[in-house]
Amino acid sequence: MTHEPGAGFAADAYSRVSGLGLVCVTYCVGGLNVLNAIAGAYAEKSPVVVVSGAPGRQDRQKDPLLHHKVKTFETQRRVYDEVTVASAVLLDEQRAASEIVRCVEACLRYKRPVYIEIPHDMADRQIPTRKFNLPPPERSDPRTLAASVRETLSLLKEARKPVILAGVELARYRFAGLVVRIAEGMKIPIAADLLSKSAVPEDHPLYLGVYGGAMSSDRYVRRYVESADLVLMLGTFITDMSMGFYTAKLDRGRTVLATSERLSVQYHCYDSVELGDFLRALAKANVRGRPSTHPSPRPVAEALRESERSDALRMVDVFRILSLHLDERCCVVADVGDSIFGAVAMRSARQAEFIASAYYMSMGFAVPASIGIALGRPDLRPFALVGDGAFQMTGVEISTAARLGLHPVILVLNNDGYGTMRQIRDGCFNVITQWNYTKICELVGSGDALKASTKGELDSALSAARRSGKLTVIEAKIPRTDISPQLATVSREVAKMRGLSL
Ligand SMILES: Cc1ncc(C[n+]2csc(CCOP(=O)(O)OP(=O)(O)O)c2C)c(N)n1
Ligand SMILES: [Mg+2]
Repeated sequence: MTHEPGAGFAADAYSRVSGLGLVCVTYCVGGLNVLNAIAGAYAEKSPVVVVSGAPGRQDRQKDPLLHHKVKTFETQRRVYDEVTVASAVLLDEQRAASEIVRCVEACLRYKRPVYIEIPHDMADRQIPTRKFNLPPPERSDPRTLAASVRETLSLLKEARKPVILAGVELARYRFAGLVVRIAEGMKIPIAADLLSKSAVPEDHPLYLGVYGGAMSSDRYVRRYVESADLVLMLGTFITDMSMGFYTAKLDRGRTVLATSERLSVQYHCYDSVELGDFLRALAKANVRGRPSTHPSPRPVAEALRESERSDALRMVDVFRILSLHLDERCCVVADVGDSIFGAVAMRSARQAEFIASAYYMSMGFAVPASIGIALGRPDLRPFALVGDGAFQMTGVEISTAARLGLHPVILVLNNDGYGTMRQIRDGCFNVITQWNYTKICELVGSGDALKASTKGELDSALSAARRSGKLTVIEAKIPRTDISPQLATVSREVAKMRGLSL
């Protein structure tokens, strides 16, 4: 990669699509550069192993000032302790192997990053290995599990209109299939949130759409979830973003919240119940589903009419037109800004994957993440949606895609600056330099560059990208004042929270 933040985002995305990612960096100058991406992986539960080089064991005597050292030889590891679930500095050959195993096991168990530091004079050592006794898997307390399942099933039997809110942990722990079985068995409709979008196949007949209070994909989903008499939040993170900036109306008295960290059924909290055990018990239970009241409107994107091809391109059209080009071999990756807000409403007729920094919200995620996706899942073609501001942060990683022979489609949504921030507070700090974005292909010596300022041009550019299969950068010109309906809602809510008027 061209810069460590990109390497971190790529490793995070690789881990999201394939189960485990790893990034190697140099001491401090590299390690601290990649820190923000790893903080995002921690916040959104993505298992990434960070391997950092370090000064040799011999170099540390008498505490000299060595290049890359910040304060002490321990500084970087201590900083990483805030964003990882385990860390190790491999100073001892005898223990090195067990330390590596301990860290990777924690990474897989908690689905969060870990940090392994390798002094340079350890890198080429033969280290003794033996069979390790891995800690046993966490077990549920059988009686607590039975009680929690009993209470949940009795609520399910009573419920006239239950709904499942499928959370991101279902993707991380590979429980989505189990939850779909529960939903099918009991005929319960399923909604996702922005972070978990695509965890449950979006073309499943029981799938409703993305719920997020006022930021839901459509009014129908919002009404359905908020009028449900039982909401099963399974593997769900409750965040300001996923709850539409406090506009969500979900009442704890009609909620079951089951995650890898906690289980609460209405107002009761149960300790020592593993999410997998709880879900398996629900899947086995024989609660007969009443015929679903969910008519499954499946609001897929409306086809582009010939008469509108010459219309100026607006933000809302980008998501609609892209939806028309997606299928199960695509993975959409959205950066922060209107790329992510507008994507809430995206729904393709065929199941496509979706990935975004939808809770931590770090700009610069999408272009490097598309490289991680292409490497982790060569069967998927990444379609990155990235604002002009975010593109100026990490877009140069297209150079890495070119070198590795990868073929993502990068859509630069050029609205002349920090559009999202303009909604919150306008000022000179939202102005960025206008780049000639498509010239990047010439710069890196690879790929097709296209521009689109009408709906028809975007549609044709996407068709060309699909036909050629080549690395493609499409600059979508959006009027500076235009925003997606979802961003309009978010801005209104944030303004209300801050007592501002827009
Ligand atoms: C790394 C990082 N820095 C700053 C922010 C705050 N922020 C959120 S959206 C945004 C503007 C994004 O601009 P752009 O990428 O052009 O997307 P647009 O909002 O115009 O769609 C900023 C600065 C952030 N989320 N992440
Ligand atoms: Mg912008």
